[in-house]
Amino acid sequence: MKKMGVLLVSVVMCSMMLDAKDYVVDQVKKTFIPHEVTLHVGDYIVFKNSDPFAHNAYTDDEANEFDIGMQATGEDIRVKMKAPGSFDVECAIHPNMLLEVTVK
Ligand SMILES: [Cu+2]
Repeated sequence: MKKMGVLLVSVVMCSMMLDAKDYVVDQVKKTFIPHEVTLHVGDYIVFKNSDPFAHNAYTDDEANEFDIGMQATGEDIRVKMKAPGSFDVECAIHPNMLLEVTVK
């Protein structure tokens, strides 16, 4: 019976990991595309940079804080969502860039 329990836990954990999804957010002409994204805890935002210059996406949100630093053209950076909530992502280089994130 113990083995069944271990197996069950393994299966549940595997299915949880398989459920984690990637949500691509590109940066084009100093704009996040899309400019809003809704996802779940454990999912990833995959930041792309299609501009011919660097970006630096970050958020000050306490629960999901991140700062991906200088992101070069063509570079992909994955950020895992850690906690539920709504917050803004901005670019440290281009203050007009705004991405609205909702984590459920
Ligand atoms: Cu930027």
